[in-house]
Amino acid sequence: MSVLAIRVLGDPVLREETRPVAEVTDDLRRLIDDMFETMYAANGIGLAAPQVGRRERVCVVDVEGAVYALVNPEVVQADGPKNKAEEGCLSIPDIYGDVERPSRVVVRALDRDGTPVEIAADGLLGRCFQHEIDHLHGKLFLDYLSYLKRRSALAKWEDEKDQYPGFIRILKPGKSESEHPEEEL
Ligand code: K2U
Ligand code: ZN
Repeated sequence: MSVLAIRVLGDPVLREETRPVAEVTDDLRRLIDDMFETMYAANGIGLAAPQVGRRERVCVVDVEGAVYALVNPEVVQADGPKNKAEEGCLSIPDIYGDVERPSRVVVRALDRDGTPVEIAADGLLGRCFQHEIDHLHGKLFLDYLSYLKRRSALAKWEDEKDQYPGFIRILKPGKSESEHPEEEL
């Protein structure tokens, strides 16, 4: 398994539509395993294929031990009161914003064996499903912000993006970045 480089805002792949997976193969399972390792290395709770530069319609999630690999996921039901909560994105480091989403979703997908699954989720898991499935259609949490908040977030990103030449974020394998605090000066 490998820790892959994460693509950050500005890389066109984050704005492109993914391709439905025709067959769940060993190669796809290897990508899924690499995506889990990359997500953990980045201290994330979700990751979608475009975030590692791939166009397959697949994402992975681990929210408080609820672990899912979702192939060709779609939201088939979204209901409950809308909830607003702060979101971040591994592809837009250090930028956060409040996003309103339906509080409960039902997601239909294939699992890593190609078996159809249907999952009902609310809370952080439901939000994570929606965030990741948005990624598979080129949508980012910034798109839900008001004009002024999006403009402020993008202005902050302008100051930070030079840290990611080629729109690439390299992670240290094995441990999440939070275990590699900035070197003491
Ligand atoms: O897709 C990604 O960029 C990973 C996202 C997933 C996510 C965003 C907002 C709300 C839920 C999930 C995050 O950056 S993972 C980091 C994180 C960790 C704990 C709670 C929220 C976000
Ligand atoms: Zn994201």
